[in-house]
Order: sequence, then structure tokens, then C-alpha cells
Amino acid sequence: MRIDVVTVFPDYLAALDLSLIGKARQAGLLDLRVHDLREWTTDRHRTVDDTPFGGGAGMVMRPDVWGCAIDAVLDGDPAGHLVIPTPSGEVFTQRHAEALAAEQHLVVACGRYEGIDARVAEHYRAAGRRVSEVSIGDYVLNGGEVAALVLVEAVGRLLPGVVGNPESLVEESHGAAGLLEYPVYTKPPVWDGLEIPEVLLSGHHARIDRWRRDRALERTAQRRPDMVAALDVARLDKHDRALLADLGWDEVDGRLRRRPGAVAE
Ligand code: JD8
Repeated sequence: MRIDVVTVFPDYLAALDLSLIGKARQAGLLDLRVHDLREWTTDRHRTVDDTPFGGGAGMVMRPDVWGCAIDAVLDGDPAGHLVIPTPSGEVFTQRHAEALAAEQHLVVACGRYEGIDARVAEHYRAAGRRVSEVSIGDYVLNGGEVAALVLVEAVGRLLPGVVGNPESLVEESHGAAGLLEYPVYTKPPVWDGLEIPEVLLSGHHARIDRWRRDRALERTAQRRPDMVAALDVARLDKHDRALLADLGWDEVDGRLRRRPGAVAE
């Protein structure tokens, strides 16, 4: 996969030289290129922004500069998918990461100031390109670079060969099971007077799997009731249903509903 990131702060993306993504780039599993938007300015002040039409605070990023930059990095590739981080975008989830990881070429446009002129997304959609405006969460950042770091890591780690043991991708939060992760432990067996749950030392893998699934269901019910409501009941066994019932969740017309008055313990 090729990912081009365009930004006025290229150094912000230096973290992607490190760790798994850094190794994936060295191994040729990911072709990540970071570009300075100012390369495509035409004036000696290398201007990328101007005042907003209709007035208001701040500055808006110019469509003409972005158009030149995006056209250049798309490099005529019909498969190029434009991704624009914005607080007004669809909230980015693991499903988005999985969908983008199936693409061949992503172009990530990192805005600053009050954002990028809206005609940029309009232009590439009108040209028949896939354009995704995504937000990494309901809080306001100063620009798209942090979101680009999130996107590239979330997508990059799903590429074949990037994560050492693909098995570990299966049991993750927001994975196929639709549950949060169970708690994990390692040595020392006693720390701060705190011991390891006995079952994890039992070597009894069926009990260990059951214990972990119960903890994952509990955590999800306590922290993310929206995810419990979205669970596919057909994929729940009788233990799951019994535990969820104890936690205040009943199956109603094939969906999980929290019993009125049931509070997450
Ligand atoms: C792109 C400019 C700053 C945003 C005026 C503050 C994503 N989850 C997220 N929160 N914020 C962003 C984000 C913020 C950005 C840009 C993404 C480009 N800004 C603007 C509007 C209000 N300033 C984001 N993904």
C-alpha cells in the first residue's frame, strides 16, 4: 500500500519512522511518503491560507494550493482514495481502518487553521474519486496531523506482515467479537500486594478462555453499553447470555436491550 500525507508540518509525522510502522516501511510493506504542502505554493511567501469568505475568525486553507498538491501525489493513479481528517467528519472506527487497509493508495490531506476550503472534497468527489472525511473523535485538535498519525498506524498495522502475529489482531478491542479486551497480566505474580487471578495460573485453557470472555463482556457492559447493544446475539453462547442477563441485559426481538433501571455495576 502507498500512503501520501500532505501537511504544512511534515516533522509531525516523524513518529511514523519508529516501531512497527517504521519497520514496515523499511521492509517495503508500506510505502509512506510525507510531503510539505508549501512545495505547491506559487508566491514567495509560500501562502497556503486566506481569510474566510463570509467573514469570521481565523484563516482557511486555499483550494488551489491543495488541488495542485493532491493532483501531484495522486500522480494520475485512478485508485487513489482521498482521506481528509476533520472534526466534522464521520467518526473513524476499526471498520474504517479495515476498509482503508484494503485500498492500494491513500492520500491524507492534513488541514490547519479553520480547515481546508470545502471545494477540495467537492472537486475530487465530482471527479469520481473516493473521498473520506473522517474525525478521530469528539474533541477539537489544532490540525489534521495527529489524526493522520492515528489513521496511518490503525491502517498500517492491518497490512499483511506488519504485525508479527496476525492472531493478536483477532482478539483486540473493536475486533470481530465487538467486545473490549480482557485485562492482561505478566510477571511478577505479586505486585503492590496485588495477585494474579488464580485461573490464569491454572493452565486450564478452557477455563482461562471463559474467564477472559467474561471479563471482556463485563468491561464492555460497564464502559461501552453501545457496543453491547450492537452485539450479534447469534454469536453469544449460553454463558454469555447468562452473564449479560446478570449485568442487566436481556434479549428482546433478537437484540440486546438493557433492562430498565439496570445500572452498569
Ligand atoms: C483537521 C484544522 C483545526 C478545527 C477550528 C481548531 C480530526 N477529531 C478531530 N478534532 N479536530 C480535528 C481536526 C482539526 C483541524 C483540522 C482535523 C484542520 N483543524 C480547526 C475546526 C475549528 N480549528 C479532528 N480528525
